[in-house]
Amino acid sequence: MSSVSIGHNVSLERRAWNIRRHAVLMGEVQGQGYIAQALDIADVLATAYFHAMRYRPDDPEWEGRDRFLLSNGHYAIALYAALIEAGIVPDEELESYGSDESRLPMSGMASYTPGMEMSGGSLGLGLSIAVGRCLGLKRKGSDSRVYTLFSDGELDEGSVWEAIMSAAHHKLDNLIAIVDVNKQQADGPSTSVMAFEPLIDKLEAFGWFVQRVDGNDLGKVQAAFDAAKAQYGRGKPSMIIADTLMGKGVPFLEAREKNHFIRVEAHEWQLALAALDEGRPS
Ligand SMILES: Cc1ncc(C[n+]2csc(CCOP(=O)(O)OP(=O)(O)O)c2C)c(N)n1
Ligand SMILES: [Mg+2]
Repeated sequence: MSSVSIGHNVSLERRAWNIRRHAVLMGEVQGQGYIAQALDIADVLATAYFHAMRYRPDDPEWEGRDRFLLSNGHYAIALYAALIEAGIVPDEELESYGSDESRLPMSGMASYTPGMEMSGGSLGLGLSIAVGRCLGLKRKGSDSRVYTLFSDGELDEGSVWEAIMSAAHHKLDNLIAIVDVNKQQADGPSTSVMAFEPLIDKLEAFGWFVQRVDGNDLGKVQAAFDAAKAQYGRGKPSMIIADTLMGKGVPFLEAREKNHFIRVEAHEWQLALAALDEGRPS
């Protein structure tokens, strides 16, 4: 049903494209879902899994791994697509997405899925859990890093700002957080629900190393991950603010005004796949 690229010579562009394709195929299984988010965050996930992170696909609980904590559990479809592409979840399981007994439930559950480090769903918790993981790893003398992805809607949660404060207080330079600023949330445009800008100024004032990039520009995302990793030993947590476009890669989804949870007609899945196929990198 899908194609996982085997080998080390696969470009990051192709990894991101594969992640988008796996996600659309999973969406087709259910006829609906958080597909537009998977399309917007595919470049960040490709960079995390195929450029930045240390892990062993055949041993997802390897102690020396970097951790990836998905705070926004509704983005699980995006992370499954990355885990499939990374060879941590077998390709065939894609067809079970969201069904009873599947290891790929619609919201991320740590006990169900290899490579899923936390259970999400209740928003605003991932960054706090990441702070705890970072402290624990440092105490153990581990040099593993903790990556955590959260969404711009989660900036509305007080718990996120407590974690932002405590990560800086504890000088957690093993923490790399990524916030997906896709400018939408369930209740409408993100900044009309809660005015969280200017984000760079706020986060710098809280003591973080902050970068803001076009989250759909792979070169810029890669450079941001490299600079964040280089902060290790410098005493500051890193935040990558990724400005993304919901539905990226599928023009009729990019053009939709409301993309939080989409239902797509049966024939439209084929249109979405055809649109992706047109932009297929080598
Ligand atoms: C604590 C909490 N409050 C509310 C919700 C309901 N909820 C699910 S997704 C969502 C939108 C969150 O914003 P964001 O992730 O930016 O939306 P997206 O970009 O995916 O459209 C909300 C409010 C929840 N899951 N948890
Ligand atoms: Mg959002």
